[in-house]
Amino acid sequence: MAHHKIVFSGPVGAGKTAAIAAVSDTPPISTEARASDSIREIKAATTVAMDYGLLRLDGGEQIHLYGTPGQERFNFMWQILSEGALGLVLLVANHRPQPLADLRCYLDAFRPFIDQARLAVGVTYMDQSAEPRLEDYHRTLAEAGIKAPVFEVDARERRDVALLVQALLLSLDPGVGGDLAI
Ligand SMILES: Nc1nc2c(ncn2[C@@H]2O[C@H](COP(=O)(O)OP(=O)(O)O)[C@@H](O)[C@H]2O)c(=O)[nH]1
Ligand SMILES: [Mg+2]
Repeated sequence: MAHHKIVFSGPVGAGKTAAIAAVSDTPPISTEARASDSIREIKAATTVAMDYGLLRLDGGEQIHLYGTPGQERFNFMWQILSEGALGLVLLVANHRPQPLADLRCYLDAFRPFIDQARLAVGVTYMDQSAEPRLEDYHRTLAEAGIKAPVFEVDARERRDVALLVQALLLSLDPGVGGDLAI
């Protein structure tokens, strides 16, 4: 049976832990710890090592989902987690002060990986902030010379996250990506 891996990344609070929990077919594993320093203003607990979930496709394939910690000081985990992954889901929270700068920062950080894998961008918190718009994200990607699908997602909604994962899988080799139960 084929096993594949997708990495979720993005700033603290963008919805990585929620997205993996929403879409996982097994109880998600999360390594939350009491937030330190500036993060506490955003939320009380934050992911320190990784999130993990498992998605089963109709064809029997299994997609392992790994979420990175958002804090910069855990950057070393990003490379470890993306080793051998099919692609990257970047989540960006639209209600943050500079969401397009957040996107650019993560595109830079993951650039070597993005150049040899696939990318899908999920914009969360559009319920709280309508700006910037999806076309602004498309423009930011185009300026970086990257082609990737961009979706509005609520990370708490299985359907939204499943569509994003599906978009990533569909841009992959046709051998992968049996239907997802959305
Ligand atoms: N209003 C709103 N809340 C969201 C959305 N996506 C995620 N959340 C919430 O945002 C909070 C932070 O999400 P979390 O998954 O912990 O972020 P992480 O730091 O990226 O792992 C959680 O309470 C989520 O339920 C969204 O699109 N809109
Ligand atoms: Mg988290």
